[in-house]
Amino acid sequence: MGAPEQGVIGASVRRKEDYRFLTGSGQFTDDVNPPNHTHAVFLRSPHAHAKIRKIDTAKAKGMPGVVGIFTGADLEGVNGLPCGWLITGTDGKPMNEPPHPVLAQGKVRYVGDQVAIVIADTPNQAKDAAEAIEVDYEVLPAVVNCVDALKPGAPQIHDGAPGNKCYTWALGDKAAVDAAFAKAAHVSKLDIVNNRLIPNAIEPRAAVASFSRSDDSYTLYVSNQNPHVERLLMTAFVLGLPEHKVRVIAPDVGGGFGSKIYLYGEETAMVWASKRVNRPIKWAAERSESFLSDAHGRDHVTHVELALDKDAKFLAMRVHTTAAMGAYLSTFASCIPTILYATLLAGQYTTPVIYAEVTASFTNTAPVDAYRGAGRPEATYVVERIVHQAGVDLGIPQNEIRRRNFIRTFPYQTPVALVYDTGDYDQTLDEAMKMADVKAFPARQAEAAKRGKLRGIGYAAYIEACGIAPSAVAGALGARAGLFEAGEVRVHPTGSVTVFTGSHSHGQGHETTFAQVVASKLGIPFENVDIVHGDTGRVLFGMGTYGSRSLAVGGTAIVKALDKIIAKGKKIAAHLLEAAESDIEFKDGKFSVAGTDKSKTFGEIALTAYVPHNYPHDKLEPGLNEMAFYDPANFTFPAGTHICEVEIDPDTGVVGIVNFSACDDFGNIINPMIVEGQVHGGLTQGIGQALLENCVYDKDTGQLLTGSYMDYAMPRADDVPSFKVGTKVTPCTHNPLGAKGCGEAGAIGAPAALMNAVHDALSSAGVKYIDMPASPHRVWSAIQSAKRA
Ligand code: MCN
Repeated sequence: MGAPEQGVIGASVRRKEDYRFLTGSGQFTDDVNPPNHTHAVFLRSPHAHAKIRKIDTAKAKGMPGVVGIFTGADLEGVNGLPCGWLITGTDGKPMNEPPHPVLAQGKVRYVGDQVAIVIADTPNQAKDAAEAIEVDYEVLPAVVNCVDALKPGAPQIHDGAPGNKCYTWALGDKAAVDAAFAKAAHVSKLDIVNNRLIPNAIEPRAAVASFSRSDDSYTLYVSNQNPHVERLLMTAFVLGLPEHKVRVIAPDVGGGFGSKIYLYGEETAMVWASKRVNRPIKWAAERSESFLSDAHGRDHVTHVELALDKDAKFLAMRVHTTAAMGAYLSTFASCIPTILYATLLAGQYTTPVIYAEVTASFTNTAPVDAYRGAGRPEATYVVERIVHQAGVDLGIPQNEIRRRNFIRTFPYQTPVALVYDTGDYDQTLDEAMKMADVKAFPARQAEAAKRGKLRGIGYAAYIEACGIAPSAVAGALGARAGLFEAGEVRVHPTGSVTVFTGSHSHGQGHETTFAQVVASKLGIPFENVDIVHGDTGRVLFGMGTYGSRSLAVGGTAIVKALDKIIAKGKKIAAHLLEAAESDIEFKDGKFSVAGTDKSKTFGEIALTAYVPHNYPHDKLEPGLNEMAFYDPANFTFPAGTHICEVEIDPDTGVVGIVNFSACDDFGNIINPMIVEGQVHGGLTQGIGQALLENCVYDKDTGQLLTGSYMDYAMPRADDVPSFKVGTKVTPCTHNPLGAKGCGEAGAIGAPAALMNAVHDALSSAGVKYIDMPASPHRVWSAIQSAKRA
């Protein structure tokens, strides 16, 4: 089979959107400049935990250019920000959901908490005025570690969350797990920390809010991944505004990685204030502000135990995790360490029983929520680190211990709620091993040893659940919103097409891949299809982009709308071709009468649809515009094996990645080039977590110590190798595209593969355990302590 034709499914079409990005003509939120707009600056708390005794804004209000200053007291009566997922604890009670005020009320709970919004003619005037606000704080003791926060005597952060506990939640059959452990031939154990990360999208959060007196409406431009959800939460739950009076536009967005899913206080305060000052308000976070106030990711402390029989078959797994929620419950915070984590603990394995218990605690830190992978990197890290450890404990090769336990029959019901529809874990493992040239590893290791270097190889056979949905399952698990997607296909009279999708592209290339889907299905040129997204004023509805759901859920909604277009086209064609509707076939852009050479092109049918007197319009509405909502039957389950090879210099502790091979199964692929780019990006983020990135708060003062790029190390090009990536395909069984998600896989597999490689390399130096990130200092210190021991 030759390469697919340009513009259709399977072709590596260059991204449509890149022309505007490469030529600087993208329209990001900060490029929006309504006439007469003002600038907002947020006064933020310098303390991790303090009572606000008094705020004096009098002097600041008199400063040059100041248009308005508002504090939590002005927003009295406005609701707090909602949490979108209700977790019910093991005690049968709903999680503790203390108020999350738009601007601090009575207390501040982390360094960076918003205390006031200052609006002025220029950003510098707003900054000067913010500095002139006098806040009288009574500083309180703070707690920043999620385990410490639960200890007796820890500072109490919210009245509504005794002992700082949000919930203790469990999944699985505890008694069956205990019984399986009792008869195990071997038990492997690990204590694991999953380090806190700061997202760092290239474009910081930004918003422009305006109010229009003429029709009592608001427009909000915001750097966001799901504008309809943003609008719904802001209007219905917080500000009490009629939804149809608020238009939310998320224009070009320079990356989100999860951090722009949420409804934040900043843009909510701006929409509220835009009516009070009756001028548009603009805010763009500075980088240091983003470090403090964007929702962070991960931050788990876990104890895991794996029970095995004498043949190294997994009998049971027991997991206890403490997860940080930060100072307030962010939009989806509660479901990340539960629904998106514990349900993935079966991994690719037949472990018959699993019990996971998760306690979520409040801390005096920025809120924690979904960050690329969200729960699934944490689960993969737990599973793949303990499997690695079991292989080491029992002296079984890493590929072998995995193979002995792979799931091979599908659909497969795991003991932690999910039903995997399809997969072939042997083939991704085989291929990854070939790509990594595992056979020759011992020779490479021996050669490195001659040079005084420690070489190691590590595996991660990950699985993830993405395409987040279906609504019924999510609803039963506590979701307070549906997880479907909407798509609308507008066929213009000339046969060109505009598609309106509820998904939001902020780097993933939907304008290209979705156009490929439409062009393929309708048999029309790729250039004739435009994709519109990110505007509640143009797109009917949408749940947005996260959880690698856009192709599987958003793409399928478009396919469903296309099916309706084709069905209507057949009716029109039947009339024009004087044939029965059931005899009309649609293929390669043509409607034809089966078994004849009579046909009409897609363009002819489109034009006819808009000239109703040419067909029996008493039976058919004019026009060719269809929409569909699609609620999938299941998650999709991308899976694969990542193999990492490292070389460590024991004198400096520097870990170098000499080889990284990833073989993934994303089902059918629309655009291989875009998918490869997604994998590269994800792997780099996963490697960032494992080697470099670490968010650290001072444990006494709660100050963010890693508040800039001087202290928070992002991965750079020379930190990552030239990746070897490959794919194998088992099509998803329940969406018409047969596609699974690919946007997070790299970040899910990479940390475990890399850290397993680091542990393999360090084993010869006597090091048993090291946490992420495997920084030179940590690695060197671990080698020194092992020497001393
Ligand atoms: N695709 C494909 N074939 C497949 C699967 C996907 O061609 N079998 C294509 C899709 O059509 C889409 C892209 O690959 O163009 C990613 O698709 P998908 O896996 O559906 O993921 P989403 O589009 O829903 O993107 C979300 C995902 C997540 S959850 C995070 S976090 C993330 C990521 O995407 N954030 C990103 N990738 C990112 N990339 C950039 N540049 N910036 C971010 O913020």
